[in-house]
Amino acid sequence: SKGGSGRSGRSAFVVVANRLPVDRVDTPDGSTQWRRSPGGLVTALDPVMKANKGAWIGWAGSTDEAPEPFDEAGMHLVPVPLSAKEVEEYYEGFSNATLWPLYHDVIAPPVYRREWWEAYVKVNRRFAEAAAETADDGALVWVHDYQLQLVPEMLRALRPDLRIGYFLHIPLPPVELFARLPWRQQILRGLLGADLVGFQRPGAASNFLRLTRRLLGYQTQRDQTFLPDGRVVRARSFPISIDVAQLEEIARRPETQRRAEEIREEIGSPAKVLLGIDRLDYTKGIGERIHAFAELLTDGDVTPDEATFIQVATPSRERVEQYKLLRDEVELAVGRVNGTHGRIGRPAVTYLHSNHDREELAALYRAADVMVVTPLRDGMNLVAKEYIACRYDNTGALLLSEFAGAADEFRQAFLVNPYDVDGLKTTLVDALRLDPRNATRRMRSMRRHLVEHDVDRWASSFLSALTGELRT
Ligand code: ADQ
Repeated sequence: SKGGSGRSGRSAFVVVANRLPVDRVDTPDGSTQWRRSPGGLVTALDPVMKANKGAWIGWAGSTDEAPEPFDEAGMHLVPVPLSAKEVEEYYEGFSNATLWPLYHDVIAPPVYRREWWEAYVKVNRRFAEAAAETADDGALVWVHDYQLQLVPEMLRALRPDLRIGYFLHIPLPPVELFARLPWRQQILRGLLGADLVGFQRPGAASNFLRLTRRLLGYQTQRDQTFLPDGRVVRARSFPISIDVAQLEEIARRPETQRRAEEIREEIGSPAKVLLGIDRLDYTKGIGERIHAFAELLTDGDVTPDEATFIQVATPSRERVEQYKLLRDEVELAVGRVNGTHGRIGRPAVTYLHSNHDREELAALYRAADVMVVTPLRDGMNLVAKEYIACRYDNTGALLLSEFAGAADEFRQAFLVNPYDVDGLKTTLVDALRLDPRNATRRMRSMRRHLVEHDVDRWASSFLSALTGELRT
């Protein structure tokens, strides 16, 4: 093993991500406690964390003074401080108003500001330094996502002994779009500090290889990029997944089934329920699906007794301008449909702008006949996988955008181009009127794939591609 005690108290396995995997809970007596956040990444990495004295480096989520490193939930947690200005420039600015829209096909116009870039460099350096101080000799470090693309290179400069992996959770655009980024070479060099760069889809891995050829002039062969200093960097796809067994267990509970029935009654027992669950983000195609549903009602192709839509939207990035505009747009569209097609106590679209626990989400998935997942671009989309996990009886239909990473894996879904309104409408009707035998056939095949490809398998295949030596 590469572990050991070369640097005492240090870790053989280090995860670096924007956020720590815990949420702060302030107790009435004024003390601070930490609750493990429900995210899939923590769950997936749990075994490898425990077996290798794992550490996690990330922001604690507040601009107050950062706590000292502490141990919680079997991990060593190292909080990285961010000032209010850094949150504004590095996180809301460069990460979420420059990179996020650029990497999602410029669905919204990216904003390029030099002071945001400077903050991004400064904060990435702080994460890299924290990782360099935490990692044991020859440790394995796994860096995550678009907020930290410069960390691999910075960390390698500080600690050439480390083995470094990087995973991008969002899409990587083709050179035609990526080339607009004023700091395109710096970002690519940052990523190339890793030994292995992982993506959700094979297409993103090929975009990366092409980018290193076109923008840096490097040679590539298959999944490898050859650097001038002799290093070889591999780029491959590792589609992320969910903890299937855990969610299915929740879905199978009698109280979940009771809650699912109650939800259907509360919205007036329509024949069919359509469901959307998303972070309120302009990449998710929420407006597109509501418009398509509204047109079906207007045309009379679907009646309000036949089908009701439930749209749950999680509040997200509420201080970023585009997200404020989107919220207004979606809420206007919902108001319009309900004004026209709703009746007293019986909206056509039930819209919630709130967070819900796993149990409530599972009940919603159980209550839905048609799951509507229509992102204009999405790295993977875990909601599609969560729906499939909850349909243990092989019922229900999944309508899925071809622009979500999940579309590579689920060819048995009703695949749609969310920009095509007529196509979206026809497919919604097909999914609503799907006969049960056909539904079973499709769902069974999607479930078979999902059960074999859960989040454990994702983490272990990335880590074993990075090194065969790590204990998992
Ligand atoms: P996201 O863009 O956040 O993730 P997604 O993969 O769908 O998108 O994950 C959303 C998660 O939030 C799901 O687990 C879902 O259950 C949960 N959620 C949604 N609405 C909720 C609500 N109202 N209350 C509580 N929970 C809610 C990014 C990328 C994706 C990629 C993931 C993982 O954009 O493409 O799949 O990372 O890599």
